[in-house]
Parts: sequence; structure tokens; C-alpha cells
Amino acid sequence: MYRVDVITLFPQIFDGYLSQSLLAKAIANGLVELCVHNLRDWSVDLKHHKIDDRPYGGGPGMLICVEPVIRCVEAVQAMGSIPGQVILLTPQGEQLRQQRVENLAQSNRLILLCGRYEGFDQRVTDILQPLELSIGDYVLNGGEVAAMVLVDATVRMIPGVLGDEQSSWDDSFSRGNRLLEFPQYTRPPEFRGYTVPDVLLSGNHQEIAKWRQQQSLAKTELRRNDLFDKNIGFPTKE
Ligand code: 6GU
Repeated sequence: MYRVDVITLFPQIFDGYLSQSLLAKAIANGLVELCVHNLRDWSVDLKHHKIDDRPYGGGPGMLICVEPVIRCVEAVQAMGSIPGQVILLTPQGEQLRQQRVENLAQSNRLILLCGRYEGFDQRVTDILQPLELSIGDYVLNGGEVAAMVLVDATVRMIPGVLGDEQSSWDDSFSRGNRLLEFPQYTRPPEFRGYTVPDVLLSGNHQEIAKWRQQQSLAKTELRRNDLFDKNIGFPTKE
């Protein structure tokens, strides 16, 4: 059983995502357990359930206080048999790539801390020493969407979640493949003058495989030449 805990100030954001088919099925099949926790429940301010405050030294925005976060993470860790890998979603983190996703899918428990842009008191990271992850070089209003991206990418790599296990390892960006995908077609053979390439209708499997490989290579070279030469977790070009 793979367990994911999400700590957020906006737990409702995850409702729709949790009922999404692949994840819902993985949960129903007992492969994954996903628990969402409201950080506000661990506020030390009993009256207003406040969890943020103004930064020392001044500046705009509010920071999430260290105490409710640590109390919450410790309580959530105690809910499972292992403490799990704590992950802080922040635009200042390591950019998420497939290699990291595959590595996280081999863990058994993740605890995802969703921040807001102004962020947390520095002592949250000092104490928890979380793995800090970002999903790209743009700013989101909070870590929730990034957490969903991480869960989505990770859960599909857990054995048994996808019908055909091979299919996740064949994807673009997977360890087994470093090329973009070739174009695919289904019926009808012609629509508004747009036709299916003849080779795909030829029945010649060797030629089809060759064509697909060429298409993948050409598309990757054109769109993502960086995949060939940057160290982003792919095997190097032959
Ligand atoms: Cl993880 N959080 C926020 N707030 N913005 C982001 C991000 C995370 N990753 C990219 N942008």
C-alpha cells in the first residue's frame, strides 16, 4: 500500500481530483491511500485558527508559522507505520522530472506540504529538511496544483495502477524512452482531406516500426533538442 498525505490550507481543492478515475480506481483497489489534512486544524490559535503572520524585518505578505506546520507533520507521520518522505512544494525547489517521479514511486509514503507563494518560516525547512520540489519556472498561487501534478505522475508509476504495466515505462520521458511520441491514427482513413500515412495501412510491421522511430527522432530534434544533450535523467545519445 502506497500512502500519500497532503497538508494544505485548501483541502477542498483535492475533492474533484480524488474522484478522478485512475486515482479513484487505485484507491478502490487498495493500491494507494490518499489523506488530505487541513493545516488550520493544527493552529495554536484556538480562537481564530490563524496559521500565518507578518515577516520579521518587514516586507509584503504573510508567512506560514513554524509551529502549526511541525505539529501537523508530526501528527500526520504518527498516523502511519513509517514517517515517509516529506516534500515541500515550492517554486524554489528542484524542478520535477520523470527520474525523480520514478524514484518517489518506489518510496512507500509521501507527505506533501503545500505552501503559498510568500512561503513558510525558514525553520520549517531547517527542522523537517524536506525534499523541495517545483513543477516549473512559473509562479502558482499555492503548492496544491503542484502536489496534484506530483501525485498524478507518481501514482501511475506504482505497479498495478495502470492496466498494462509496460505502458508507463514506454512513455516519453520515461527511463525506457527518451524520445517524444510518434503520431498515431485511428479510423476513419480520411477526414476532410487529411489522410492516414500509407505505411500505417501497409501491414508491414518492420516498415511501421522504422517510420515511428524516424517520426519520434525528428519530432524530438525539432521540439526538444535539449533532451539529447542535457543531463536531465535520460541515457545519453548513442
Ligand atoms: Cl511547487 N509552488 C508554487 N507556488 N509555484 C510553483 C511551484 C510550486 N512550482 C512551480 N511554480
